[in-house]
Amino acid sequence: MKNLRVFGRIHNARRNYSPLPVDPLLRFKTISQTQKAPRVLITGSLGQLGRGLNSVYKYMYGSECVVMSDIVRLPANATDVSDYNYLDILNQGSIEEIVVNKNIDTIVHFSALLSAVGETNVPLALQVNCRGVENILQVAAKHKLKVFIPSTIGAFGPTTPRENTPDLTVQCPTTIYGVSKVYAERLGEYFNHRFGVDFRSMRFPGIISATKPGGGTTDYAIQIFYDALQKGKHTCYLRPDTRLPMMYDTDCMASVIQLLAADSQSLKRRTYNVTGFSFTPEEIADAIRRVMPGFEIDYDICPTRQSIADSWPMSLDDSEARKDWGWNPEYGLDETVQVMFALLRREEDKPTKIVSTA
Ligand code: VAH
Repeated sequence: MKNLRVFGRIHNARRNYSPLPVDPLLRFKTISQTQKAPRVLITGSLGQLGRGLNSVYKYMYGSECVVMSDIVRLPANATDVSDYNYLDILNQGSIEEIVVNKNIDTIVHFSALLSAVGETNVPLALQVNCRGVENILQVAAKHKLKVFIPSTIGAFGPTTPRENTPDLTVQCPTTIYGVSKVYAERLGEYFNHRFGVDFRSMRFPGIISATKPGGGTTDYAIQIFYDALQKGKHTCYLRPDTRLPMMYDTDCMASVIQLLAADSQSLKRRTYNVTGFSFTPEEIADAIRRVMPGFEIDYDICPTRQSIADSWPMSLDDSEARKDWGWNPEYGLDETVQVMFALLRREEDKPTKIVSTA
């Protein structure tokens, strides 16, 4: 809720120069007014996206609709966590237990090893990203649950067209993360076709959030904000011209909530591309300089992450998601930079110094 209040305030402050709608929470309010509250289990909920999704659902439906789970103890300052439970997604019985005990009707399955860390531990990536998905889908089939499992641009590979990549194209990824996400997409579609599981998925670009991710190739696009505030400088592990698709956190939350709320009849596929905007390290550094003129960037290329990034799309075609269930991102690069600085400054308990880009 705290985050929601902050971006509401920032949003109003930038109303003069941004084409964004006046109320950034409108899309969430509209859905909550027309759809009844789900009972959502979020796995891997202490990762990059879980706490934000919990906050949005709580804003929409009150505190009763989300059950959070993960395998680590809560951090001491975790204010945006509710009904938190230990859940090992490799144990199918434990998933069933929580689904039955908590009367869950929807699972948002965020547990996964990301692209860079997956390459350092392939057996664990296979366990978490493949066995975990199998368990979730089997529980969903048995208990007739709706299930959202995110996919990624990492599910594409070097033989995929890299510009404006469509939903249906070559998918031959070269990372274990990508291979396991193609498996999740195909297994989910199979469970939908064979057992009627209401499986839904999206291929996310890099997500820019105030919560840090762990072990992704797009992580620099978050770290750059922490470094800008703490050191005025960032050393990037990707080349300056590496273009990747990205999306701001709130748009990501909206995409999950909108896709889960969409009428099943309107879905022409079960896995959709979604995106916000694409940029290179050089371009995000320029955008940061528009707010913080002295900001500096230099480069120390990580060969593993660079070769992963070079195998991924530079931009995505998400027209099918726009057409079928009304996907419409609200944040561009400059809006994202403004919101990120405001959120991180608030975290550090420093006064917010936003320079308007108007
Ligand atoms: C990663 N952030 O870098 C993830 C993502 C778009 C890629 O799935 O691994």
